[in-house]
Amino acid sequence: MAIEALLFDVDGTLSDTEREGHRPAFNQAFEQFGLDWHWDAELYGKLLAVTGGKERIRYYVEHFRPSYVRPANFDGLVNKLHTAKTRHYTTLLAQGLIPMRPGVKRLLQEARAAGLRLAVVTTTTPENVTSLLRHSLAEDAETWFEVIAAGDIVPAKKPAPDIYHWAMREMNLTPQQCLAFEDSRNGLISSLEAGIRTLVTVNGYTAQDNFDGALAVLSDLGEPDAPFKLVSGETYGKTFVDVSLLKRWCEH
Ligand code: XBP
Ligand code: MG
Repeated sequence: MAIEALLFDVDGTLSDTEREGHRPAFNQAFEQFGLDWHWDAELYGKLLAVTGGKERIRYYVEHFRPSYVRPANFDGLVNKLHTAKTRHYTTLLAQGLIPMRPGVKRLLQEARAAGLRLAVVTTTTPENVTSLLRHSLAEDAETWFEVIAAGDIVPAKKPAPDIYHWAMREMNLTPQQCLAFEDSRNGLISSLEAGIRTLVTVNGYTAQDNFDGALAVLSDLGEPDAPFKLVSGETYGKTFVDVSLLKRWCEH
């Protein structure tokens, strides 16, 4: 069946946000609350096993801070930390220093011109998405996407397929009409469980993940003057991802 909609993950897929975006924002929040917690780049790679910022903080305390004595209202503290983290992160985004990954803007513009419907499907907080789109893609980029499925809209975050199901329901689409873009194993499990064909572009934190079941695995979407590197799959002689290549993948 012909594709009608492209569903984009955000962190690691649209933009390399984790290492120099989310991570320092968490650290700033910990500092603000007088906690001696610090997530270096290596530890953060381990913490990425868990999606969702609040979930990640809880996971850290459980697995890396066994002697930490939780206050009575620990859930309240996690929520406050996360609210502060979101503020730090969106402040960072507003500086426009976190760019889109190669080929993202080009492909989105081409897809819009071709009449494909677009959506964002992510575990991150909604305001993070709108801020990233506005400051790193285009002032009106939020309007490019029919649906922004994000954060706590569904209780079970990726790798659960719930957020993809939610987005498809909102858009009245079947999985066969969609193509998803992901960068991580958790993201790929989520989209495949929802029955959606998925293209993977890797990044430093996810390059070693198992991506069995993906349409193809690439370094990035590529540009005409900066070809992607192929990790696995068939790319029919193309050196950058465009709408015709997406259609080709979906014919097979
Ligand atoms: C990536 C995530 C998120 C962010 C943190 O989501 O796992 O948890 O690291 O975001 P995706 P919040 O790849 O699905 O976009 O702190 O806002 O939860
Ligand atoms: Mg991701």
